[in-house]
Amino acid sequence: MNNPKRYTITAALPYTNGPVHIGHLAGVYVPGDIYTRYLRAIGKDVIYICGSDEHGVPITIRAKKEGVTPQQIVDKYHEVIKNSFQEFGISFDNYSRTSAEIHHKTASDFFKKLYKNGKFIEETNEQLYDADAKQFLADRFVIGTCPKCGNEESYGDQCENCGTSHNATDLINPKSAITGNVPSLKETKHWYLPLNEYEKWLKEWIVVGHKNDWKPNVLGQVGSWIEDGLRPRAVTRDLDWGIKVPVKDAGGKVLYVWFDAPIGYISATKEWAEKKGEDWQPYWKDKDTKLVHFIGKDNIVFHCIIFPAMLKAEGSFILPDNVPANEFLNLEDNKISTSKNWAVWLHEYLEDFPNQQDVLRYVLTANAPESKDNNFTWKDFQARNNNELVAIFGNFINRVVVLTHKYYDGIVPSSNGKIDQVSLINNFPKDISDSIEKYRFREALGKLMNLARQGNGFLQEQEPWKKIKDASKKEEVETIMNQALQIATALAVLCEPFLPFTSKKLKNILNLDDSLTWNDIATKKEFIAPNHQINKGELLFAKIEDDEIQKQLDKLQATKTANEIENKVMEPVKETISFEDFTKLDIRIGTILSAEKIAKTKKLLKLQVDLGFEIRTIVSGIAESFTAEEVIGKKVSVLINLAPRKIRGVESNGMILMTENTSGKLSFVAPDSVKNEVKNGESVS
Ligand code: B3M
Ligand code: ZN
Repeated sequence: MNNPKRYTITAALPYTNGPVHIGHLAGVYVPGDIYTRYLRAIGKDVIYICGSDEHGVPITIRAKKEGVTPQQIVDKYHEVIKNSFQEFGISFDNYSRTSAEIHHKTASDFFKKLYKNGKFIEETNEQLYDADAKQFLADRFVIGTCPKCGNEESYGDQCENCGTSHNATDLINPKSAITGNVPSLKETKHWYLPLNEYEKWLKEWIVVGHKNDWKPNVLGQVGSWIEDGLRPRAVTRDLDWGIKVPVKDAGGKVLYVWFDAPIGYISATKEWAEKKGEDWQPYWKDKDTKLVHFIGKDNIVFHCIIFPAMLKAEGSFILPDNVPANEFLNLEDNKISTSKNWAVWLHEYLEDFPNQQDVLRYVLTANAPESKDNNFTWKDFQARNNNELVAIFGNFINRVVVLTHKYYDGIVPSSNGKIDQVSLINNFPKDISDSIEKYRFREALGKLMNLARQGNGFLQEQEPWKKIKDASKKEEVETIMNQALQIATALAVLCEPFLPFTSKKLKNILNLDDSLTWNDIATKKEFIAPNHQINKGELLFAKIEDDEIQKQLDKLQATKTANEIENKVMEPVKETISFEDFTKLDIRIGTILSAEKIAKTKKLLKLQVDLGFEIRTIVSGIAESFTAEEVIGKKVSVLINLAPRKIRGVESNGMILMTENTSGKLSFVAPDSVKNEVKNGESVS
């Protein structure tokens, strides 16, 4: 859409079932924020809307896990998430929540209108049911094999592997996520949105109409679903957490979370308008408004098929102009996972890297999963900070500020007009805009960094620190520094959408207010005037040391170990034996008298064990858990009637009983009482 009157920008409403992590930021909230800040910078009428998605099965599951009510869960995480966004400078005009009254009313009214206008099919049929849990198994309450891609852990409403959305009854080998039971079937009534009736229209609108301006990953997914054929989708659920279905005979049913959540964008706009004394309607109903949804790829079907079909059925709303969905960000080569705690949580990041929001914003944008899944590594994070932000951007600003203070007491010198950097700078706003308007934020950020590179190159080439020594070059040095200050000023303005905290700091250093605009940088011949006094510098970026990175890697390693322990498959129970079999084992208490490592082996210790009635030589594979010195004097349990065996040339006459934990660490099997009260040679049975 060319020259819209206003913009409504939405970012996916995060499920309020846990804090937010770098994947959320990279995929949705930072790109949405860059886009919105840029639009504000060029003077557009724009609102950036988001809020907590507080319904749906993910909330109920989390509540069960933490042993609290769903309300407690959403209250807790709403605050956590909202704070994280605020701290990272995600500049929503409104961050609402779907438990808000205005949302319940808006979503109910929406449903009622569709219901009244006969847009739903009402159908009673068999649904998956868990008799033990006394509950229908919708959405994430049921797990099974995806009929499309074969992923064995698909949810009832969507497969996270291939993104396909389906009905729970489509799953192969479904299992209840609550009890693990194989579900039975039970009849229940629901309301369906007949997506098949919108198929032709969706195809025209997206596949044909947007084939040149929507991202290929989005067009690809949408195209393939439409090719597969759309079917009616239930928009109600047999659950007790959600918005009650607002029709008479709806029993205890609630709206499907994916029916109510996108309406949350509208409710949040209404809430914003009420607070501001504005009219919300043009932002959703005027054809000259450009609506853009920022989402992750797992949300494509809902924003490109189901929500548009709902809007179309309702009839009075505009449709999205674009849905620039991102792919996923992995962390150190593994999929980010809330349940496995495999993530960099935003609130934890800030504890370890206080005031370094922009570093993360920078790295996540430079490495954004715009066209394919991407990987976040701490090493890359460190390298981009040290080699790009510190060495290029920070270094340039630092040189300009230090030299201006050194040569001119911080007063901007004048230019004799013989050196011109400004004409070059004038091209940057348009160039960066072009990328941003195509939702290519990585590219846009790269262009911004080129301006800092240009600044560094300019100083390097001109070497004012050499010329200053030559009195005849006084005017030339003034001009060089004047032009360098023009670049620094342009950077302060143009970096704002990407690095808002840095922009603020830099404006502070340069003693600038907010009056200089994006457009000024494209058109003016001077951005900072001679005789203007700048402030003392502070470092924009600090080097990140190896130990800070190691700390993060250790943290992830600890998570990995904890997960392995949790997931360790216990050995299966061995075959049953008779009592007689058991009594054949002769286990006695003994004390290790001496121990020595067997040469050229990693694991073996040769032990002398006092069994009360004799001293035995036993070879034991415990040297990876204990040193020889450590075990001397230890009370142990010994299987003494095991047939002798030669191990590395030493005859072993028995076996020391050990336990082994999940990470392979051994301990002696010897009850506490053994230490004092049981004598060597006494039996264990
Ligand atoms: N709550 C899904 C998610 O967090 C979701 C988005 C709703 S947007 C209307 O993946
Ligand atoms: Zn699948």
